[in-house]
Amino acid sequence: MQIFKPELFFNSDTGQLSGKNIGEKTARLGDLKDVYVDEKCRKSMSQDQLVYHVQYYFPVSENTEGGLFFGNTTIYPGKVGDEYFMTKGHFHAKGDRGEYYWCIQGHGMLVMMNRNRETWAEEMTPGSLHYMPAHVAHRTVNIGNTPMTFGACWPSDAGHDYGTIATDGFSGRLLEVNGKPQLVAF
Ligand code: M6P
Ligand code: ZN
Repeated sequence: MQIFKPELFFNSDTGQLSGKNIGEKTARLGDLKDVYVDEKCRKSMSQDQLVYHVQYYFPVSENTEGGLFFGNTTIYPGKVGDEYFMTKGHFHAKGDRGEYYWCIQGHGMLVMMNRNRETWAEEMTPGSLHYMPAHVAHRTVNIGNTPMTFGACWPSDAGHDYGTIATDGFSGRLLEVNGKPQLVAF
């Protein structure tokens, strides 16, 4: 029998992960071709502009059944035209897998869309907890003036289906209309 010291830390104020085997990925405007409705505007902006940053911990390899992945995402404040900075969004490759998000800092929206293309959104504020059922695409949006960070936990065999969103998009997008965030039908 042995007692171990933790090797993995989660900062509950900032959501940042530290320890061994933490992965990182970033999405800059240059990586987000055709994600925003105003592609011409995206192209005219600095392609180096950081839009979001993800930290993740994969204790088992991807596609392993029965494991759980853990991560955080920070979306920086900004807009492409009238559309707030947001993640690409995805269904799960194994569509019957769900996920949890929880907001750590900032002000955001979680946009969800089912297979019938019905779209809705939930406001994200520090402490808000969001369950995404199976077969529901999810995208997060920063509607505030400061970085928005949320945590995520999802099954290790869920995978990401970005193709469906790349082809069909979400049927609702969060745009600033008269100075306020609004879910606009597309
Ligand atoms: C959350 C999780 C990750 C996802 C990330 C960014 O942390 O859902 O699986 O990769 O958000 O979202 P996306 O992959 O849609 O850009
Ligand atoms: Zn997901």
